[in-house]
This record gives sequence, structure tokens and C-alpha cells, in this order.
Amino acid sequence: MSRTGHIQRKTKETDIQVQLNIDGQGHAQIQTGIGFFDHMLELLARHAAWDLRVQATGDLRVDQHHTVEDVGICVGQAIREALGTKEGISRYGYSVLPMEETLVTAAVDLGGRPYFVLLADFPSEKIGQFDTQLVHDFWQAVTNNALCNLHVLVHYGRSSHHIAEGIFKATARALRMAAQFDPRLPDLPSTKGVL
Ligand SMILES: [Mn+2]
Repeated sequence: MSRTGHIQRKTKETDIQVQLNIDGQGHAQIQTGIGFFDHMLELLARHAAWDLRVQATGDLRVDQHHTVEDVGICVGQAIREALGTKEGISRYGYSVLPMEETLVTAAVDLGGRPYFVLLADFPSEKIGQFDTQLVHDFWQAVTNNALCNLHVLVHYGRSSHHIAEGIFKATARALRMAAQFDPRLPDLPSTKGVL
């Protein structure tokens, strides 16, 4: 059984389609018009073992903010749709990931409430054409719409490219762990009976 989500969202600023299979094999087809962002979404799919298709056209003549944030909204909604009732999932996931000189920790709770913390200092404002501050905007939008807690700590790092890549890879692996089924706990992963 594959858990999938399919989101279409059109506003005056962006037109986005996201297709997600969280029980995939890491295949990605990504087109956002922002090269580095495509690279990050490909890494997300690969390290979360998701099959992910993102087709986005946005008002890039303004800047990259609407496109990146709205893709985050759609990816978050697709995660929530794919998780469904969440019965039998591990719910919690974490990863400590080295990326050359950079070390990142990510921790996730698919518990139904949004909360995002990112402790990261980017040495540069840009990676290629990509605004480094958009890393925060993307994951804030994902957590708000997937209804999960996400805490990401960049312990240290020199290269903004490595720091961004470490954040996406560590979060991807934490999401994969949290969404996996736990055969010993087949019910809802909560004593409250709801998530
Ligand atoms: Mn890279």
C-alpha cells in the first residue's frame, strides 16, 4: 500500500502541483524555476525515500519568496494527506547528519500540532541565486501544513551550501523515520486516542 498526496494550488502569485508518495523510492521530478531549490527538493525526496513531483510557476520577477513558501504549503498539505489516520506510524524521527564540515540535528513529531525551530547561521545571503533566508520560510510552511513539530539545529558549518543541504537531508531522514510503520505499535501512536 502506498500513502500518497496530490495537491493543486493556484493563486495570483503561484501555480503549483505536488504529487507525493511517502512509500516511494526517492524518485524526484522537480521544476520550480529556482535551480538550488530544485536541488534541495531532489535531496529531500532521495533521503526521505519519497517519490516526489513538484511543478511550480511563480512570480519570480518579484522574488523567490512566494514560490518557495507556496511550495512548502503544498508539500506540507501533501504530507498530511499521505499520512491519513497515522495509525501504526512511529510518529517521532530524528537524524544527526554530517555534511563535510557541517553537522546538523533534526527532530520531528508527526503529532498533529505545528511548531518549528531552526537554529542556523548562514555565512552568506545567497547560494547561487537562492536567498538563504528562504530555508526557514520553506520549512515553516511545511510544518504549518503538515501539522508537525520540527526542530533543526545546525551545530556548526562554514559553507552555506553545505548548511542548507545538511538541513534538508537531516530533516528528510527524520521524516522518513517518523512516517515509518512500527509493527509493535499498530494503533495510533498516542495515549490520547487522537492525533
Ligand atoms: Mn549540493
